[in-house]
Amino acid sequence: MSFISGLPHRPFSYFSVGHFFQVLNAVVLGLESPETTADFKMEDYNVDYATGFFPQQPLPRLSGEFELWENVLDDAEGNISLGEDTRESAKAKRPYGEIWRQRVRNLPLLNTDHLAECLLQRAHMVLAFLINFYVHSQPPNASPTPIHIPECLAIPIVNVSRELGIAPVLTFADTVLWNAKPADSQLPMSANNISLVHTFSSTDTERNYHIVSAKAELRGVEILRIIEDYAQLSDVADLHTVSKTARDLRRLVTVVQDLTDIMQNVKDTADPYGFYWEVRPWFRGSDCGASRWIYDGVPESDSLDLGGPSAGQSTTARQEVPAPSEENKKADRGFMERMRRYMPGSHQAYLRDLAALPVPIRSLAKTSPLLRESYDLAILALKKFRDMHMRIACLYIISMAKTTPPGTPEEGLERQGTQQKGPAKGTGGSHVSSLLKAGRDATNRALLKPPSMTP
Ligand SMILES: *[C@@H]1O[C@H](CO)[C@@H](O)[C@H](O)[C@H]1NC(C)=O
Ligand SMILES: *[C@@H]1O[C@H](CO)[C@@H](O)[C@H](O)[C@H]1NC(C)=O
Ligand SMILES: CC(=O)N[C@H]1CO[C@H](CO)[C@@H](O)[C@@H]1O
Repeated sequence: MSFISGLPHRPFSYFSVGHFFQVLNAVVLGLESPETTADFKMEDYNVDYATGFFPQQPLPRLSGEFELWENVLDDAEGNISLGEDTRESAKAKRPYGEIWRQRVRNLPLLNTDHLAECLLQRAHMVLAFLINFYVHSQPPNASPTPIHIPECLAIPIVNVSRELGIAPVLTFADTVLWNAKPADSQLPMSANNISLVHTFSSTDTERNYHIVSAKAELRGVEILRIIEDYAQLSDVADLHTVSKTARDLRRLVTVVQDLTDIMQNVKDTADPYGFYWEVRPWFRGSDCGASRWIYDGVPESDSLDLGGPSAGQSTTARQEVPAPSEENKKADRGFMERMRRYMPGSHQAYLRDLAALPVPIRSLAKTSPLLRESYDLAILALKKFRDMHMRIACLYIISMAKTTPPGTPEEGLERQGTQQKGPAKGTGGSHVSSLLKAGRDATNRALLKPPSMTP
């Protein structure tokens, strides 16, 4: 549940809300129309009973010829600076950046046709990191020109993504799910035992920020188990079943409260200022404008989803109005649906089928007084969660957009000068807040009692 990772740059890049946000929306709000589904089991969707959306085991390092990719990535970390960083310390790393990019261009084109699933995931992660290092280590151009991603990265990531059913760009899966491993490899991964394989900025801010997301994902696994139980019920309207469902909804409330706490604590370990200026720029996807990305050697390059979770987003955000309305509702739903393209195909299928479960909890709660209260408590917990999400977004993005870049006053001015050329600079914040408001309104509307009557 990467609530902030999401928060877009200009105006939206990488708004990855994490998988649980989607799950909660699908199950609690029952946003989609019901259809019949066969036996709903998470294992059929590559969702693990213990680790949820994480792979069962940390992904193994690529071997053989693919080690070339792994090695080039290892050399990037810590040695390469963000191209738009104008501090002396960053500029000192630019010459190495140039040599490194040359090395990337000279990599052989490797064929990924026979990689096993876990290696495909690892390959996606490694290639997506290489691509974003490649793009964002380049100092900004005076006049924006398309950025060419060399064939040796572009063709394999497109092929691997096709196999995995995921967009061929950096996603939440790459930065968190496929990037996590136990800190102590003798013990299983747990909330206290997580570390990351790769970061862009080598900062604690980046690391801690993703670790908070990973902790939330792990805590959320209980929700998946509750849902699975619910999906296995044969007669949801039976009295025993209804009281079990009411109890489970209260368990769900506890989990959502825990998720809210985990999220609230992110600011203790991940500094918003450092996040805004040193971490987030690395996550950006392709712009729609002149400096868009071109995947060399990929004939359909223009039709690929290269923007990252954000690309289509800016259009919706523009149509949004602050008050709850049909438009607003559609924006929220459309956003959630678009976000799914940035998930692995099996997880997209999980969410699709989950949303289509024959009896959504909401319609059941409408007709059952016993369920109604638990249902509304769940909605209120979800609303609190989203309110917190909004406050964090404000803290990490909207208020940071007004700060000056790091470095001496001269260095800061130099960076500001190049950034003003970017499209929609400074408007990202309002898009973020209107989108998040739309989400919050959706939870309010879902309440069965009007908000004034609930405690
Ligand atoms: C990258 O940096 C590490 C230390 O941060 C250093 O040990 C390593 O040799 C560097 N790699 C290259 C290729 O310069
Ligand atoms: C990419 O996929 C295409 C279509 O499946 C295949 O023909 C091609 O050999 C693959 N290329 C590489 C480098 O993996
Ligand atoms: C290195 C590290 O963080 N190890 C922790 C792994 O998780 C266990 C329990 O979950 C902790 O006791 C370890 O300290």
